[in-house]
Amino acid sequence: QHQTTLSKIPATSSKPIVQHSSASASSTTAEVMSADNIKTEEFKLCDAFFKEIPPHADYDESMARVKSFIQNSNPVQRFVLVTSGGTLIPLERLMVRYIDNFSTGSRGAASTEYFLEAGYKVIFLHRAKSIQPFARNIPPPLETLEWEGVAAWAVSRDSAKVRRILERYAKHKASILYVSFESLGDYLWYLKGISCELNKSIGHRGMVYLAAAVSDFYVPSSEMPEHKIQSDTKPTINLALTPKMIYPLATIWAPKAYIVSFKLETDSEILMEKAQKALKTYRHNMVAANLLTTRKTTVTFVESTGKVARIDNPEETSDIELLMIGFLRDRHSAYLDANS
Ligand code: PAZ
Repeated sequence: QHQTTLSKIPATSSKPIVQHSSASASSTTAEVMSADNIKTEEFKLCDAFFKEIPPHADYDESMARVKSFIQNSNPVQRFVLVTSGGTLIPLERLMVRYIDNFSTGSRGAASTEYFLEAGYKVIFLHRAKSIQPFARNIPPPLETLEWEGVAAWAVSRDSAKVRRILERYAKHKASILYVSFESLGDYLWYLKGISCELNKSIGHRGMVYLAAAVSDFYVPSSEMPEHKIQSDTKPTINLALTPKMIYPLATIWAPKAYIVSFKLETDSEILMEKAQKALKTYRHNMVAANLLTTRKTTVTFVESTGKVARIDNPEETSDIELLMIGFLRDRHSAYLDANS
């Protein structure tokens, strides 16, 4: 076993503890063949999904913003697409009800800040109204003063902290582009469109960081009622499996980009096996494995090379994303060196 452990250590030291180990990520021929059959099937399912579910009405306008954000950059600038928050599943076409998931967007918002600090430009593809970079650390107002019925200003608990956050935001705001989604369909359309654009204009300097919690199931168009489901009969909801998009992402949409997916489980017994299986099946660069209950204190990175790096931040004195993004920046540098 060859494992790297990056641990947050006491404040007196500025260096994380590093140990190494490695797990086998190489595949047998049978595994590759069986994975390839799955992939051919998944391509068909992806195409069918995009034929069935149209993009959001704002798609063209958002993609025009993405193109101009990417094009006005210098030739060494790195970019990252950060996905953040959960996707919702509409149950009706004129949607009153939907299925949602737990994701708050904290991981994506915090990671965005550290990518900016590391010199990346960030496309922040986030669930509308989820946790936002910078704003996430602004304490709630102590008191809001009103003037003629209008909330005129807020008195903060810690104005020095707020000022520091606003200064950091002012420094970075030209380097971040916000694109929002709500439904699974909106999210997957943007993932495809933005990653293709990154691949075309940025090549290996692009990274895709898939922190969003994407629904594994959805209601197919053919099964979706037009109007609100009535409450006089018990509803039957038939869910279809969402096509796995990481393989098309890694092989067709953005084959040059450095692609980091996340694997979330609740059962620690299956987490590492699932992470390694994802790498073998989708052939991308890195899986960040985390458990629901410990996601803020432990994340294990599994690389396509077989290296494993565990990041521990038990004290939570700073965000675990600070260590995660430092690690990924270095792995992305090695990837750039290998592909230059
Ligand atoms: O959004 P959040 O900060 O509450 O949670 C982050 C997370 C657990 C959604 C993310 O780290 C993650 O694992 N995303 C992928 C989830 C999945 O397997 O679909």
